[in-house]
Amino acid sequence: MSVSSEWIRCYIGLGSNLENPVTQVATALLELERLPQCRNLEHSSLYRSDPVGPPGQPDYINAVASIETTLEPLALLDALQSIEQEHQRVRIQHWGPRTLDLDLLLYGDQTIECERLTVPHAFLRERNFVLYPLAELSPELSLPDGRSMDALLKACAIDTLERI
Ligand code: A4P
Ligand code: MG
Repeated sequence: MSVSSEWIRCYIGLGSNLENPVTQVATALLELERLPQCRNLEHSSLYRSDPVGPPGQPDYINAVASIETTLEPLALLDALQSIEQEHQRVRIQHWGPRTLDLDLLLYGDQTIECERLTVPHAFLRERNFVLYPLAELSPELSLPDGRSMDALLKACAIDTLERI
């Protein structure tokens, strides 16, 4: 496992729209808390959101968590994907329904672009179900490009996103 000597604060987006999504997200938060080389988990409220992607899917439950980790980015991605697997996630359709989706939104203030990983997450800036929970958790946060939460929220309508 690839480990660094420094604790880095990371943000993780959680989403589920199958098989009792509230329980899927709540369980995933406990599993994130128990990951090796990770500490100090904090998380937003849970939110109900309209599905983005193919029509006819159930609504999603979304939340954002933050943890400090010494795992390198790809080792953290491996850990997130193994939690997804534990939730029996089957990748059938891009942006289609899923029991659990864990996206690495931010890894410290790093910008990462490689085959398996794009950080900040590619759609972070345009998705209300990511930005509003992120701003609830860390209102003072800014992105690696310097943009503040306030500026990002102003450009992203809350629409029907609902805190539950
Ligand atoms: N990958 C690259 N960068 C990242 C990153 N920052 N975090 C790669 C996580 N993974 C990253 O992801 C495909 C590949 O992306 C991974 O193997 C990884 O190497 P996936 O989760 O298998 O596929 P996906 O989820 O179908 O595609 P994608 O593009 O990740 O979709 P999103 O952005 O995760 O969107 N509507 C609502 N309301 N709420 C939701 O949570 N989620 C999605 C999925 C669609 N609609 C939604 C929601
Ligand atoms: Mg994903």
